[in-house]
Amino acid sequence: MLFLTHLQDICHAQADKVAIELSAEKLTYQQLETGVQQTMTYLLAHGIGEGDRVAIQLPKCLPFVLIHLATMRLGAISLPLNPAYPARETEYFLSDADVKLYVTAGDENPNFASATISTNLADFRQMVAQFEPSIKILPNERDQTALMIYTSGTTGRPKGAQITHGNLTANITGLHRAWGWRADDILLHVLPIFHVHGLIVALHGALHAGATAILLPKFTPQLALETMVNRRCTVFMAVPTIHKRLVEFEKSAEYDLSHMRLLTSGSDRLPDDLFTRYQSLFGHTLLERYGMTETGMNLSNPLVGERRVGSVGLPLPGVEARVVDPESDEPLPDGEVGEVQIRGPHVFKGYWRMAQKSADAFTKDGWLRTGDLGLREPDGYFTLKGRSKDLIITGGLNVYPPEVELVLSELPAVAASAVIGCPDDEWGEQITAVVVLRAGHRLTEAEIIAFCRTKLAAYKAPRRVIFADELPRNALGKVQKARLRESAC
Ligand code: MLC
Repeated sequence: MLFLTHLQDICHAQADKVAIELSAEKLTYQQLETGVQQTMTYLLAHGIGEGDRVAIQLPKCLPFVLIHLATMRLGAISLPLNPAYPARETEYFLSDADVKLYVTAGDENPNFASATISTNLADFRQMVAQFEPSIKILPNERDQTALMIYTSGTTGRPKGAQITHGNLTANITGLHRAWGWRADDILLHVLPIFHVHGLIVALHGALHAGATAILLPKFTPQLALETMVNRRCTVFMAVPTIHKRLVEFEKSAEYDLSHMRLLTSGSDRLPDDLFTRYQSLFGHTLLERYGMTETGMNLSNPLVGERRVGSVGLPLPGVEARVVDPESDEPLPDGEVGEVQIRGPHVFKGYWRMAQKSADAFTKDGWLRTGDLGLREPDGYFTLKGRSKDLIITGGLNVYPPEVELVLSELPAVAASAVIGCPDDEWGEQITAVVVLRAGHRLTEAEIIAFCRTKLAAYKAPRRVIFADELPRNALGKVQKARLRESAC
C-alpha cells in the first residue's frame, strides 16, 4: 500500500490522536486528513493537477505540511525550498522546475504564479475551511513523481531529484521495520523539513507509524533536551553538528534521557569521539545510518545488535548495496575501498528534465553511482571512506564547490578560485575559498564573503578566504584539490 493511502487509513483509525504539534499548534490525525483534503480543493482552485509542480518555500510550519501532503495527494509534485535561499537561487529552482504555483509567506514573486499564505495554522485552516474536502483523490501509480528535491552537482546547475510515490513508500516501510517505529512513539523533530532527512525520514516516518511528531521551529540544545524530557519523547533524529551541540551544552548532564528508545545520526559522518561521548553522557548509543537525496535511506546500523562505531551499518530491508571499482563497475572483494552503489525500489527515477545526467547516474544494470567511497566488511557492515565526487558537507548540508566557484568568478577581480572543505570541529567541514586575484586588483576576505552571501544561501558562502598566487594544477589544467586541501587546511 502506498504511503499516502496508508496515511489516510491511519488518520481514520486514530482520528483523535495528535499527529503533529509545533509550538502551541496541534493537528490530530482527523484534522490532518480534513486539512489536507481542504488544501487539495484549494490547490485545485489554483489549477493544480497531476504532474504540476508546487514549490513550497515556507518556514517550518504546519501549513507547510498540509500543502506538501495535499500536493502529493493530487498527483502533483511537491517541491520544498529552503526559505534561506536568496532571490537568485529561488528563481533558478522556480524556473527550472517550471512551477505552476509558488507558495510563500513573503511578498509575491512577480515572475511566478504565487500564493502568499499565513504560516499561522489557525489562519491557514480558516482560509482553506471555505473549500470542500476533496475526498476521493489518491494517487496509485508507484512510478509517479511525488516530490522533487534539488541537489547540486559537481558540474552544472542544481538538479531536481524526482522521488516517486513508490520510492517514498519503499523508504518508509523499510525504516519502519528496521527501526521498530511504533504508534506510541513521540518524535522530537528539530530538522528542517525541506530535505530528505527532516521530511521523509523523520516526519513521514512518524506519520506512517501513527506516532506523534513534536516539531521545534528551530534547534537549540536547551529546548531540545527540555522537550525530550518533559514530553517523554522516544525518538530523536539529527545530524552530527546537532548531536555535538547537545553533548557540549553546559547543562546536558542534568537531563535524564533514559526513556528515549532511538537516537539516530545521519547526513554526515559521525565522528568516533562524538559517538563515545554520547554513550557516556546520555547512556545512548547513536544509531548511524547512510542515505542521500536520490535514494532516501540505504544503510543503517541495527536497532538490535551491534551499532558499530565508524560504520553506517547494513543494507535496510529491500536495499541492495555493493562496492565496486568505479572505473569498471566491477564488484570488489570485502575490505577493499571502492564506490558504494545502491539498487532498490527506494532509488529515485531520475533528474528533472536532465536525461543525460540521469542516465549517467546509473550503471547499465540499474545501480546508482553514489559517488561515496567505502568498503564492506565480511560480516556485511559498510564503512564510508570519503567521496569520489568533490562535495563538501557542512552541518549536514551538501555544498558543491562549482556552485560557489561560479559566484566567485563573477567578481571582476578574481582570476581563478577553488573551493574546498577544511575539517572543522563544529560543522564537519568549513567552506574555504582559495582565490587568485588579477594583477593590480584588490579585494579583501570580508568583501568576497559578503559578495557570496548576496548570491548564495549563507551556509554555502565561504567562511574563510585564502589568497594565492596560483592554484596547483595537473597536466590537463585541472585544479588539484587534494593538494590544496593539504596546504590550505
Ligand atoms: C547554519 N549555518 C551554517 C549551517 N547552518 N553554516 C554552515 N553549515 C550549516 N549547515 C550558519 C548560518 O548561516 C549562520 O551564520 C549561523 O550558522 C547561525 O545560523 P542559524 O540558522 O542560527 O544556525 P543553526 O540554527 O544553529 O543551524 C545549524 C544546524 C542546521 C546544524 C541546526 O544547519 C541544520 O539544521 N542542519 C541540518 C541540515 C539537514 O537537515 N540536512 C539533511 C540533508 S538530507 P551567520 O554567519 O549568517 O550568522 C541528506 C540525506 C541524508 O543529507 O542522508 O540525510
